[in-house]
Formats: sequence, C-alpha cells, structure tokens
Amino acid sequence: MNIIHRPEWIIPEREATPEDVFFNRRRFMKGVGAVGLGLVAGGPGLVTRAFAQDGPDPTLNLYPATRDPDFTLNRAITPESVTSVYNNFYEFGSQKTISGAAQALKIRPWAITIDGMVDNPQTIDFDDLVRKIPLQERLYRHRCVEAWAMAVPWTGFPLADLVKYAGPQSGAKYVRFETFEDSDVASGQRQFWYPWPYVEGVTMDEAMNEMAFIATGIYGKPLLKQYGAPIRLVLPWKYGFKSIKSIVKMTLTDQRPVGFWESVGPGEYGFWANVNPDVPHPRWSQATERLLGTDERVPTQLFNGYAEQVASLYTDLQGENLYR
Ligand SMILES: Nc1nc2c(c(=O)[nH]1)N[C@H]1C(S)=C(S)[C@@H](COP(=O)(O)O)O[C@H]1N2
Ligand SMILES: [Mo]
Repeated sequence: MNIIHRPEWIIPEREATPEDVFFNRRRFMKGVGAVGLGLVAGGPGLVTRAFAQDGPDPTLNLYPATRDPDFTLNRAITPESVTSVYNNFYEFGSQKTISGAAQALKIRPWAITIDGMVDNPQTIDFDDLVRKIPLQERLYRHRCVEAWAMAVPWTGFPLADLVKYAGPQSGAKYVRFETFEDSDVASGQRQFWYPWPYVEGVTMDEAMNEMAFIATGIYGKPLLKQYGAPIRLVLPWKYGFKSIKSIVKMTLTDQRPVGFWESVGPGEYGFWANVNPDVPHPRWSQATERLLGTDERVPTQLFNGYAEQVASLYTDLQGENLYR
C-alpha cells in the first residue's frame, strides 16, 4: 500500500532554520498573547505562566511529588523551555510547533472511561482519578522514532496501579488507549485521511512492568496541554509514538490493538516499537540520537537504556518484529 500523505515527523532531523525559528516564534506568540513574551525572554520558570489560560489548576497542590530515587539518570534534564515548544501532537498539526494551538484543548471537565475485560468498568473524572493513586516523580529518557531524544521529570503513577484499579479479568491480554476526538479544537483531526482517534496499546505484561508509567505532570507541575494533558502514557523503552497523549479511554481486551501510526504505515511502525540502535527504520538509521536543546548526538541504546528492566518481556517472542 502506498502512503500518500506522509507525516512530517517521519523525516528525521528536521532542524529548524533560523527563519523557521523566527516564524514559529511569532506564530506561537500570537497563540498565547502578550504573556508569551516571558517565555521568549526568560527561563523555565516562566513557561507555565506563559501558557496558563484556564485559571488555577485544581490539582496544583499535588505537585511537586517526591522523586523516586530508583528512576534517575546520568543524562542532563532537557530544559522545559525546550521541550514545551517542540512537540509531536498530530491532533494539533504535523509540525513541532503546536504548543500554541494545543492551548485550545479544554481539559476540564475530563472524563476517562475504563472498560472492556475489567471488574470495575467506569467513567471517572480526571480530578477524581488523579487522587486515587499516589503521585511520584521519575526521571526518564524519551526517544522519538525520528531520532531526537530528551530527558524529563515526569510525575504520575505506574500504569500497573491503574490496571489494578480497573480490576483486570483473566482473559485480558492487552491494554488499549484512546485519545480525545474533537476536530473543533484539534484542527489536525480535520485531516480526514488519518485514522482518528489516536490509539495505542501494550500487552498486559508490558503494562504491569515497573517502567510503564502514566504521567499527569512534568517538571513538578501538571502537564501542559502540548505534553498531552491531563493524562498520558509514558513508555521510555519504546519509540515515542507509543506514549499516547490526552487519554480518554483505557480498554482491557484480548485483541491486539492497532496503533495510529501502525495503521498509517504498517511497514514502518509496528505494535512493539522497542528502541534498538541496530534495527534501522526503513528510511533512516536509529544508531544515534540528537539531544534536544544541545548540539550533541549520542549513541542510542537497546531498549533506550532500560534493557535491565524490560528485556525479559521479549525473550519468548521470536518471529515478532520487536523493534519497529
Ligand atoms: N495523541 C497523540 N499522542 C502522541 C502523539 C500524537 O501525535 N498524538 N505523538 C507521539 C510522539 S511521535 C511522540 S515523540 C511523543 C511526543 O511527546 P512530547 O511532545 O511530550 O515530547 O508523543 C506521542 N504521543
Ligand atoms: Mo515520536
């Protein structure tokens, strides 16, 4: 099958030219209004204010959460001023500069449906759910399939805790997630050739692994909208497209979910998508990665450096295409 509408981000290393930076900054400023000036002129502390438009966040008192010392890094944290304006969130467009457009997303109220093969099916408000499971902070690497990388402090809880809260039934083999769908606010969803809503999934074993994380915050604060507020998945050993944003539904199922990018380009993006420097993408190498906010390229590591924690999940899966 030919992919006619090739997404922008499958072209690796689209370094912004100075012209791009100037243009995007202007557009971004229009999006957030005069307070945006603070972001351009100043440091990370100004970022939240620059984006805040909905009044005080009712979950602010939950942050910052205690950092879990089991999840730290020997790599510098990428500044918020960098990661908050360089995002993949196709619902708001195919460029990295969607942070302004993403502010249109209305995150309160935010209902999350838990259904499928669970004992406790329910629809629950995010502000209730976030208080059901204690929050913690973890430093994780993030590796996009496009070969850029960042390291950030996520706040949230293990996906395993959410699965246990749902009450998994014995027949459940996969956890499937779905992003919101609202083409009134998300102009990318008017691009009808994409299979909206964004879907992703993992096996039950992956979901129960200690590394699989649900994030509700980043940098010691609730998630900004461009990161996938109010609640997203974080799977640091997999390519970034598996880490689905702005989740409205979690379904336990015995059917393997077909992800958004897998259905767009099954030859290029698969179900497993585990990071592996030795398995190139069909159109580029995965051997190295660019650290956002620096000029550095570093070698990519198997399972993005988390082999010790996750490699055992895959020992019995010969014949599967585990690394794309
Ligand atoms: N709903 C949704 N989730 C998504 C995406 C998306 O376009 N839509 N992009 C993915 C990709 S390709 C990456 S690399 C990460 C980017 O997360 P960040 O913008 O917070 O760095 O989000 C992932 N989750
Ligand atoms: Mo990505």
